[in-house]
Amino acid sequence: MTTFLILTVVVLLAVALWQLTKIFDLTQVGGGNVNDTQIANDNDNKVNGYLMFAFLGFIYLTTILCLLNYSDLPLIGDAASEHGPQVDNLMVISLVLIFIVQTITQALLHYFAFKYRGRQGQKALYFADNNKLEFIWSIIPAIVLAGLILYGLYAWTNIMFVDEKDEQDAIVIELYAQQFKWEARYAGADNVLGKANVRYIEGVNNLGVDLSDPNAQDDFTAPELHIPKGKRVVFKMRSQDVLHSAYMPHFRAQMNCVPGMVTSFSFVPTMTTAEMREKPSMIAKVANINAIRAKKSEKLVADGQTALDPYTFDYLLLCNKICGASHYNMQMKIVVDTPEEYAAWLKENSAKTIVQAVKTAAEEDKASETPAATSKDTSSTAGKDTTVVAQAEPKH
Ligand SMILES: [Cu+2]
Repeated sequence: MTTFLILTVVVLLAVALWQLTKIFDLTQVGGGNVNDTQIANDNDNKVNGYLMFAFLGFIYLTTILCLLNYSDLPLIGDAASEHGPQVDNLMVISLVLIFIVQTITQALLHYFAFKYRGRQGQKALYFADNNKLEFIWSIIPAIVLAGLILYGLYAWTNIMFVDEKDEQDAIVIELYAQQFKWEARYAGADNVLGKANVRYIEGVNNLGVDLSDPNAQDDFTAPELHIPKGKRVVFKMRSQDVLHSAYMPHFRAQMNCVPGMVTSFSFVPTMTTAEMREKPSMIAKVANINAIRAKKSEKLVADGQTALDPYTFDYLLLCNKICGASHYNMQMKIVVDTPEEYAAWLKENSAKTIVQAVKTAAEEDKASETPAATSKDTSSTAGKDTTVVAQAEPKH
C-alpha cells in the first residue's frame, strides 16, 4: 500500500513538472531568441547527449547500491554435495562474464550516443557493411559462448555420469511426486526398488508398489528424507499426475519428475545438517531470518495473534515446476546424518515396510467388518485378532 502511494505521488509530481514546463514555454512566446519549432536544435541535442551520460551514471550507481545493500556475495556458496562446487563455479563464471560485458557495452552505448549527437549541418556516414567489424562482433561472442557451453557440458557429464561400481555401492531412494507432496521410498536391504505402477495404487499402497515383486518386500517409505554424509545416493523420480521437479538447492540438484517414466539424479552429500547449521554464513542467515520473524511477531502479538516460531535450518526437497495451486507448499525435509546416525535411523524405520503396512491395513479393515456376533473377539488382544482375520481371509 505504501509503495502504491509513493508511486502515485511520483507520477503526480512528474505530471505537475511537465505542466509547469509547458506553462513556462507559453510565457516565452513572443520573446526574441525562442526556437518554437518542433525540430531539435544543437542545444537540445547537447542536453540529450549529457542526459545519456547521466543515465549511465544512474544505472551504475543503482547496480552498486543493489550489490552493496541487497546481495549476499558471492551469491551462492556452501554447496552440500560433492559436485556442488562445479555448479557454483559455472554460475560464478557466467555472472562475472555477464557483469563485465554489460558494464563495457553500456558505457560504449551511452558514450557513442553522446559523441555522435545531432549537430546542425552534420550528415551521417552511410555504409552498407563492414566485414572487419562484423567479424569481430561475431567471433568474440562465439568464442566466449563456445567456451561456456563446452565447460557446461563437461560439468554436466561429470555430474550425471555415475560408473557402475559407484552405482552398486549407492543407496537407492525413490522420490514420488504428486499434487502436492513428496514421498520417499527406500529400497531396503536388497538395495533394489520393487516394481511400481500407478495401476497398483490402492489404500495405503499409495505409491503403487507391486506387492508380488520379491524386490518390493523390504521397501519402506519415510516421512522425512534421511541420507548419510559421504555416501552416494541415487534418486529415482516418478510422478503420479503432472510434471514436477525434484529440487534440492543445497545439493545443487534438480531433475524433472515425469508421469509415465523414471528419471534419476545422484549425488554425494558432503555436509550433515548439524555441520551446515554451524557454518558462519548459515548462522548469519538464520539470525537475519529470525530478526525479521521477531519483528513480525511483535506486530502479530500486538494484534492478539500467536507469535511465529523461530527458524532453524533444514535441507529441503522442493518442487520446482509450477504444478498447481499448492505448488509452493510442496516440500519435504531432508536430514543428512552421519553414517552412524543413519544406521540407527535405518534400524528404526526399515521394519515398517510397505508390504507390512498393506497387510496391517487389510487386517484392520477386516476386523472392523467382522459381524457383531464375533465382535467380542476383537476386544481381546490384537495378536489374536490378527489370526482370526488371517484364517477368515480365504472365505472372501
Ligand atoms: Cu509439484
